[in-house]
Amino acid sequence: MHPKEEDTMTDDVAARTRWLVQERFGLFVHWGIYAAAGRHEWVKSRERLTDEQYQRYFDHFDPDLYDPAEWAETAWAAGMRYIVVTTKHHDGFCLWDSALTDYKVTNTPYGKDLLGPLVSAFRDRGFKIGFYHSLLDWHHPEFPVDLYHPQPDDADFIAAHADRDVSKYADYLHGQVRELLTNFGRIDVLWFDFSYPGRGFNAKGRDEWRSEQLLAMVRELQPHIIVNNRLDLGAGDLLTPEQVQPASAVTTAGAPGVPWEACQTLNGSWGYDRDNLDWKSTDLLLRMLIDGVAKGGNLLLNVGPTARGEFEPRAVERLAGIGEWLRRHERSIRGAGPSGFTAPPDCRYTQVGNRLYVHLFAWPMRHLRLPGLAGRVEYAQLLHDASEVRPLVLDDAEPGHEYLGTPDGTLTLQLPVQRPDV
Ligand code: FUL
Repeated sequence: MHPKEEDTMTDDVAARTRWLVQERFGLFVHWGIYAAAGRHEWVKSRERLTDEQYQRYFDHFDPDLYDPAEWAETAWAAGMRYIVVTTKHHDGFCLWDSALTDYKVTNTPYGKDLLGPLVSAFRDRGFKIGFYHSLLDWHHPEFPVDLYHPQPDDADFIAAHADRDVSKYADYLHGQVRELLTNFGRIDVLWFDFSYPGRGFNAKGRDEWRSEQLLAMVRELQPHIIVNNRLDLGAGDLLTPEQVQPASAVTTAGAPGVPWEACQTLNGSWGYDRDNLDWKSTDLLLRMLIDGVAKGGNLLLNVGPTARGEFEPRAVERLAGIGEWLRRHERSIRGAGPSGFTAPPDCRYTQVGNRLYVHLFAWPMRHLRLPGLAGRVEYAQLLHDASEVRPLVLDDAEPGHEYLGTPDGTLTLQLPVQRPDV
């Protein structure tokens, strides 16, 4: 992190988020009965499905191949060190045996809790544990019918539900968050999602979630926990740019210094989306990870498991590719942050102490020109095989002054003609 940025962050936020900033790379899991539809986690709202129509996914949800230890192994090998899992998404379906609702996994054909085994398996493997929890609930009888609701323009439905009392929903929300932070041991991240104009907490003074009270309860139950910014009580402990790489740390939300984490999908959808062909390449995903660290941020990369409980091969293949790259390049990511030097086009700099890592998004023709680095470098090597990268030496350079560069301050390094196969 830039020392300059750290100044604007409170000590509490810095202390709570230290491990997260160090680890840099986490797994997001979006899982629920929408996986049985296999066409995006918003399917209920997008397709205007009624509760009765959506019920078929509940009635057929039976992830018989679910093996959280295998998920943990796959994610660990990919280099991920924390997980954020959906406890409840907007459809209201709960992955744990909540005492406050019947709309939960233990009442599906599967009949067992999903969340507890996941928490144990990931914790045992060494992960920090995060819970995503939706503030929206399209199933709860007191949640207001609004623009995102599956029945936003059904006049009869709206009339029949006009007297919904959001404060009763808030009681339910608080009760469920209490369960989540009481029944599963130490939880490291709480990832709320989301408030929006007219719903939740907003500038008009409406406070439907009773957000401050909710946050106070969270802090009382798990004082060390990182809470993201989607309660709309300012930046929180963590900014969460979604499916976008910020242009710089400062552009994340006008809250310089507050840690940020870009959440990204593998294919544009968070939930399992069978027919989606819009998959990002391993190379692109790696560039997102590097780009984030170079700007001081984390990457929370999502997998949407199938309704049988597996990561599909397209996801596994990409995670394995990232892990293979990280095996050799981890030290340029883990514990790394931005550099005070400005990288040339198509490059990203990450830095740890006085080691500068130059990531090349395009392989230059033989000569890599690094403005401002003349005389600032002692030794350069390729990270993947530790072979020396020799500077281009001026004819009149004295022996031992190889890295002096040119008078305009540019250091030129001589790369292999071909990009090494990493
Ligand atoms: C959004 C949600 O609406 C998406 O479904 C997803 O959970 C994403 C991470 O946050 O706001």
